[in-house]
Amino acid sequence: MAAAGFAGEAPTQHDLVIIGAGFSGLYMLHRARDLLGLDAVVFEAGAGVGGTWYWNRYPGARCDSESYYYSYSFSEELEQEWEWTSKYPAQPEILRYLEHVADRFDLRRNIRFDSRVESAVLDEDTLRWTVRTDGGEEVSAQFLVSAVGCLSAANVPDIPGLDQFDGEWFHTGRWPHDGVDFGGKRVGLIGTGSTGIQAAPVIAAEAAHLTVFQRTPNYTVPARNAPLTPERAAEIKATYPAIREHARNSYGGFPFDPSGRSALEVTQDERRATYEALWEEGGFKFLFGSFYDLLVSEEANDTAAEFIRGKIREVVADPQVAEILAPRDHPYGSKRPPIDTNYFETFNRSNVSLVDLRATPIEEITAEGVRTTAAEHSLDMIVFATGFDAMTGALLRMDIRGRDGRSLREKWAAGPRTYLGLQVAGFPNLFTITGPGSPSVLSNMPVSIEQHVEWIADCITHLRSSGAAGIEATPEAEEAWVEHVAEIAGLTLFSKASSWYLGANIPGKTRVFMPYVGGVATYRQRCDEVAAQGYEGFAISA
Ligand code: NA7
Repeated sequence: MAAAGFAGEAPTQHDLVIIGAGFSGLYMLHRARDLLGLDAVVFEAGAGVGGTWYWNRYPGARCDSESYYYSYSFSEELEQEWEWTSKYPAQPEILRYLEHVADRFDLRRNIRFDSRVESAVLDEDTLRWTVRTDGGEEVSAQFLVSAVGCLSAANVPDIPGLDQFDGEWFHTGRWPHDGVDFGGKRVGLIGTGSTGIQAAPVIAAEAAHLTVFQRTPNYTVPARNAPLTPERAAEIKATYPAIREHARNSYGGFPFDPSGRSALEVTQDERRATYEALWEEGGFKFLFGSFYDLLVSEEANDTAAEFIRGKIREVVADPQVAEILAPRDHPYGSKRPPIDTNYFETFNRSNVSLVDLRATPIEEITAEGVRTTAAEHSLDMIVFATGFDAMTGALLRMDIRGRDGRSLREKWAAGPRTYLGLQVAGFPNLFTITGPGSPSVLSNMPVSIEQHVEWIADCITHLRSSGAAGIEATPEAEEAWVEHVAEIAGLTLFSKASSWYLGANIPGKTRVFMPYVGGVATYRQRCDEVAAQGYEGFAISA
């Protein structure tokens, strides 16, 4: 690969620039370079591959999807040779897997590490993009693919006084590579989303004291992680084609079937038995495999929510603590449902305390710790498990400029607008892998990523074979898709929670429900139809 141009030099010319070397960027590179024969370059802000699994090294970090389906399906050799050790892989294991993929397919030679893309500007005459990094490199490419991930712009809340804190503080999404020693420390953990729920039990086991600062109580179901036995691993490998097919044609990208039953059509005893069995089995099946109407009927949802609250009361010894932990202000599943290992049990430890920020909000961070309206909590360390500027944050922190010099930030000021989550009108030849308006975070990500990468690769092949210079979503198709995404989201309970799906976790962010709730099977079908009809809804430039 030719060296990239630097400021003052002519930009190096490529067919394709990919931003990010996580699950999406690695596969996009492989597909574009090795199957399409394109000259592709990847810019990656980190010093290594892995994306989410490179940055999120916090204690307890683990995938909530099972290893055998949270993995690539594009290479039969890869899926046969790789050995997962447990049902839910821990972060180091997934990172090793992605490093193996990078080596196996010789991907690193096209990746520029420690290179954060700062801007991408369209040349309207040629429909090429000029991409510039923080190191001053400048390249030009016909196609630009964003593989920046949905949850990569870390959100550290703007709490007054953080700069005065005498101790150390960390965000889980930017965890130090050499780890953090909690031994003998008084640790404060802010945030009880999926991350805080994974981290709390692990930190509690190491620290002198853990104080969990909870703003919104969360529903969580046991993961029931376990080693993957050789028998189970062999069974998976023998049936991989069917497993992959099942996942691709499912609602959420998981290879299990949704229930055909309503929570309201069975007797109370049957319902309880179903929830008990799935609670014992663990994982997302509790939501997706119990009853089909948990995300559409509040009455149905209440039955699951009340079951979980009952479990919290059973597990947590102190009834007052159990009451604070019991979620009531949003339906189960309307925020991303966590799964856990001993989360509620952690509150029975003598070195763990819980602070209810709804009753006593944080006023400031002092030199000593966190001061709420009720007390000052002395701390040596603060861990922010406060999530991400989801789905749009990583895209919008780059200055992306399309037609008429208009920036994506201006275009999306009132919320993201895309056609199929793949393209944005006014930004020809820019593709967004798992962009807003696609199933993305509501699905098993590798399934959605592979579908997008393959669709984009096919589209580029089509353009090149017909000698076209570019492709662009039409404003009409974009408008219709935005409306459709909003309309079907409105049929569900997702709007009943202040979640990051809506941008509600970031002060000032416009509230728009961003992912597509129609499911991966329906979505894939739509994308395939659009391509089959000559890229309906897109304008192709000669
Ligand atoms: P989430 O799911 O966004 O959770 C963040 C947590 O931090 C959540 O409990 C928030 O409370 C809390 N939070 C955010 N800002 C504040 C402030 N200012 N004060 C107190 N508490 C705050 O992020 P995660 O990292 O857990 O998970 C992200 C995704 O990664 C996850 O869904 C998986 O897909 C993997 P809130 O609920 O907003 O009241």
